[in-house]
Amino acid sequence: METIKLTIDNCQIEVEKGTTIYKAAKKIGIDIPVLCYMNLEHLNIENKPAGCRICVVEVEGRKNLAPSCSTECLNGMVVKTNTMRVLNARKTVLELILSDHPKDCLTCPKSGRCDLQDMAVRLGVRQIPGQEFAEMSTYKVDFSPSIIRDMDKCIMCRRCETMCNDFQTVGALGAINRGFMSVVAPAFEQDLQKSPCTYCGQCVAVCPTGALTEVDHTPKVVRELANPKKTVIVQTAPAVRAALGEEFGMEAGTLVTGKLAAALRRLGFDYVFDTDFAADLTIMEEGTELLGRISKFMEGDKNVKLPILTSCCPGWVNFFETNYPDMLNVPSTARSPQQMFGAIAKTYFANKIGVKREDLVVVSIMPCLAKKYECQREEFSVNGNPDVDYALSTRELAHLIKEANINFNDLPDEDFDHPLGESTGAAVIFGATGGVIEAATRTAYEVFTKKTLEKVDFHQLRGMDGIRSATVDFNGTPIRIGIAHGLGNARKLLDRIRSGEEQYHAIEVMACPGGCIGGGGQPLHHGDASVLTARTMAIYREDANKPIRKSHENPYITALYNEFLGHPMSEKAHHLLHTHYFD
Ligand code: HC1
Ligand code: SF4
Repeated sequence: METIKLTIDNCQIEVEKGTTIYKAAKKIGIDIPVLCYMNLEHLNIENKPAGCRICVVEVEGRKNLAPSCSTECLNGMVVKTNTMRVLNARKTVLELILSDHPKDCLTCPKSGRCDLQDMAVRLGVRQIPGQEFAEMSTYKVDFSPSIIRDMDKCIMCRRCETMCNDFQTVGALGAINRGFMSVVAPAFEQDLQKSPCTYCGQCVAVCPTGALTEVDHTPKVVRELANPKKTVIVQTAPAVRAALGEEFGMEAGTLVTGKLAAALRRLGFDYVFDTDFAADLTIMEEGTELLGRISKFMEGDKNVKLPILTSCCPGWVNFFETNYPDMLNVPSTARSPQQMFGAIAKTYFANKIGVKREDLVVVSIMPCLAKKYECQREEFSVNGNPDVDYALSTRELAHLIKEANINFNDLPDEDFDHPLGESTGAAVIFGATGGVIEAATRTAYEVFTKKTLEKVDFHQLRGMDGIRSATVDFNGTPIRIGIAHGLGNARKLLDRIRSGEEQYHAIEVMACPGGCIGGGGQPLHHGDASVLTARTMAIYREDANKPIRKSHENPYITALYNEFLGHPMSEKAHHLLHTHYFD
């Protein structure tokens, strides 16, 4: 390894050739401010357009200041990161950025979590000279079912573009225009809804300002909770419990399942349920579908479609509908747990408590922004009444809890209500990449082999690699499983299948890094991979501590089939729990 010796702020340092000044400085504890720069090492994604110039430093012998994020260290370099010239330049750059930025910080949805606002505080900006010369951009606000684009607030950091194009390979966003009018937008400046956007929310998760934010459903939910005519029930996704605590100052990976149930009850929900119940139901349906396809395949049926692809992630569903229209009969037809929950709540449960469909409101708490779009899809409604009325993100729920004076940290641990609140360990691992297929494997193994699975932990299906594969022995029958998280990784895996290069029986895809624990609606983690790892570990901890860890052993699921659905893939189950896809 070739090394480079240089001096930064009077400290001598030796770094690997190719290291940037920014990274070298970081090694010795010098935190050069950055705005457009973003390094997601765990995803192999680095955004360094060197566009904002906030990270400039002085290099002895060079006339111009150098952007530290993209300037490589050279032997003998003498770098100063905090001279008066540097401090003044940074301030001027920021003042220029602020000069054509709206000044509605008090009411901006990003207020308090805005990198630009934080930078103004950090650099001590007290006035914005030259504003009168700046041309304020006046883009209309673009509302989609999940994401709001307020392009007057775009600072051209290009982070969203990197996530959308390089990591997700969706290509919904690109830079347009010049100077004060330059922004990132879909092709031909169309609205997001008309672009190939999947609503994964990964652009929102990295946007440093209020340019990209989620559609806020909290006011509508508050209105429903205040309506005495309505019975309002809530379901909460597996990954929420592993991250919500971060919004209340808890360490990443703190499980808050009990406090979450308690908070929802105090917010006034009439019944506090768990999406995990529906995740168990998904396994019953999807697992049966998988085994059905495998049996037909083994009998020599050439028309059977393998591998089966999981279908619970709406960003992924949107992606394959747009990009793989020739493969629409390959994914499982099982609806996502969010939608299965809604369908069962508005039929079976509404009936049980004697409430009319129109008077029952179903709210979901999701780590995901695409869930907002999913619950608005037409096929998931009956005569215009949606199965799931509103989907709040983990971040929106945290706001709601704070607004309602609930001291989250001091809440007691409470249980979910029955019957739609009981779940197994298999359901909770849906929240981490590989979890859906591991849960399916636990059930499919027992149904296929008619043997009891002694070890329910399939470590070979876990991990953070973007694409993973493993073979699980179903008592002499090898079952080949593939896993991808991140849509770019899914694309690679699917292309290999389409070309016949690789063969699998089943594949799990989740659109977001790490699966739902890294969803676009989760507390912002600023690219810190250790946060994702901690959340993942929390998910597996909850699974290990559950008394029942296989979906088909959930007694409330058994009761649902006995009382209402009949059996997995029955006509009723097909009608309520399955779907079809559109190109
Ligand atoms: Fe997910 Fe799912 S795991 S998609 O990531 O299948 O959002 O958490 O709720 O529906 O259960 C999300 C999480 C979630 C569904 C389940
Ligand atoms: Fe791209 Fe996802 Fe953002 Fe849509 S939500 S623009 S797919 S990163």
